[in-house]
Amino acid sequence: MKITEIHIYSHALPVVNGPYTIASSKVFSLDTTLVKIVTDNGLVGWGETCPVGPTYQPHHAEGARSALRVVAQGLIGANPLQPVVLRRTMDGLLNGHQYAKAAIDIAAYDLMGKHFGMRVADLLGGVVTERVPSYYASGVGEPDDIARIAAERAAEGYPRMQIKVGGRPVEIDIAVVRKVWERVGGRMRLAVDGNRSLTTRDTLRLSRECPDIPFILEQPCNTLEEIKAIRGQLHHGVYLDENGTDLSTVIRAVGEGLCDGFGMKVTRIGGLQQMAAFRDVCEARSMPHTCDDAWGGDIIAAACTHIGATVLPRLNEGVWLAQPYIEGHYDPENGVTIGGGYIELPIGPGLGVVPDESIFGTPVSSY
Ligand code: 0XW
Ligand code: MG
Repeated sequence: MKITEIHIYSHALPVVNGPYTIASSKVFSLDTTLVKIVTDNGLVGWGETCPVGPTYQPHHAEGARSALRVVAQGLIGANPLQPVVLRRTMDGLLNGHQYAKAAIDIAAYDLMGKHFGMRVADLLGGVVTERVPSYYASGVGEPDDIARIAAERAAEGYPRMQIKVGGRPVEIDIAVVRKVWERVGGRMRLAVDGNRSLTTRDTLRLSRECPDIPFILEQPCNTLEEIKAIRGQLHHGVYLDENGTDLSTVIRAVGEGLCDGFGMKVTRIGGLQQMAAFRDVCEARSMPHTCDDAWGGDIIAAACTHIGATVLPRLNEGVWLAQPYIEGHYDPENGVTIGGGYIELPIGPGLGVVPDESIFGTPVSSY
């Protein structure tokens, strides 16, 4: 099987009841990039990558499309059934930019599934659960508002919630965490995500003033070095998110005992093939982790859910989807949704999502 065409699309995803606020930014609408790969036997595969604005990670929408333009021509004639070879081919054409190359990798897995009549989750090792746990991420907000949202999500059945903090006096963040705990107690597992914004001083204070509340601290500080400096003084486990830039850094973090788990993004690590390797490294060291992405519609939601369905339950911290913040679906029949805090694994073949491509308009580039 050979790749004969690659089309790149840009599509706007306005934030429902926006903005979505994280420590570094407020986002009102996200610019997602879709990739369609066509093969010589007429199959079509879809991939997607959608940074949550230009400051969350060193990724941005135009950067994704530029990087895809650099590699696309060189992939015409390549075999999409060989994801490792495909990754090496892309690395031979462009250094880095894993978040862009991930869209090609996801489309290749979609094609592979369609070719073999299999679900992507089965290609990635096998389905552990058809009902994949999700978690809800609040924006940065006031104590009463976030506690009310937490109570609503607990009542819906969410097994976990991520409370966003940072970008303001830490006293408010501490009040938010305490209010959420008062309202939901042990009904949901809690993560407190600083998105790189807290100083080591404020991270220590947050942990020391809430020693009785069992949350994990997600990416509190900007660098691994800052986290390493305070790790031994914290009352809470630490998960890395933004600092988990690639498999090599993950291996270092696990090997040096710098964290207790990860919030991982499928596109940041380079796609589903690298995400499966990450899952296996985590399993070897009993590291819990999520399977998320920064944002995006049904294609990335399906990709995250398929890899999430293969994770051992005791290590599965859930699959976060932007779906609650997005109006409508690319695939009106098989769109990926969260119900009662869990996601039904799409049936397949491939990702199991067939977008109505008229939504995306004319491709911005075609090869
Ligand atoms: C909650 N997320 C998975 C989605 C947002 O883009 C940020 C991210 C995170 O955990 O940092
Ligand atoms: Mg995070």
